[in-house]
Amino acid sequence: MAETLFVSDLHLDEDRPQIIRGFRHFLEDRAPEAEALYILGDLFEYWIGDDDPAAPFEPVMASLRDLGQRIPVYFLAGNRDFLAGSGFAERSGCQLLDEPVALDLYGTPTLLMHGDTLCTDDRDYLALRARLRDPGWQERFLARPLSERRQEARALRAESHRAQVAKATAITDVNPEAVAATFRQHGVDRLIHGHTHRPAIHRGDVDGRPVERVVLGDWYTQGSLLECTPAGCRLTPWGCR
Ligand SMILES: [Mn+2]
Repeated sequence: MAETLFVSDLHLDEDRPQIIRGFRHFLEDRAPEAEALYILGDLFEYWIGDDDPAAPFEPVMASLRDLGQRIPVYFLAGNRDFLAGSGFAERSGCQLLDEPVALDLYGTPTLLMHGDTLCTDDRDYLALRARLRDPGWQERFLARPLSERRQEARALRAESHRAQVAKATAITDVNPEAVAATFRQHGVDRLIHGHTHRPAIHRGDVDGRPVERVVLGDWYTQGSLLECTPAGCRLTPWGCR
């Protein structure tokens, strides 16, 4: 079927087994109808390195591998799973992409991102991001025992929750200038991203050119899909029980 599916911000966590089940159901029963699936980051609540057995996710890996035998499954990292590398790719069968990804989606030039780099008003977050993406930091982090890494990831997560609550909503949303600059720089008509957990399809214009910004939803209490066909894109919930 001429349809491409997008998901992001699943934040898979063993504490939310119903979401893991719902996602597997999606991978097995819904996704094979499409011609491709893109996962736009934050598949996991946190990913501390490919050497972590991450046993609670093995069923998800198996479902991803099966799906990958039928259609291409692409993964672009988010701010929670930027350490997912070739080991993850091998285990999941996902093809890793570096953001931003430009593609022709049924005739519409489209750009894919996780979305965190569009939140340029959140200076503290961008400073943290620069620190965590530093190859030296990553090398030192990956050299530490798994238990310490897990503890650190949980501490970072707790800190991020505290910071989110304390910040004004506008600060943690995308910056309109950064969005316009992204459209200009890449010359696309559509931008698809997640990260902010504020699902919507925003239509506007950049320099008089009509553009569309699609924001994917998270999978905290239910699933969220973006279905794109030659006729356009549609956000739709996905049940998780
Ligand atoms: Mn994110």
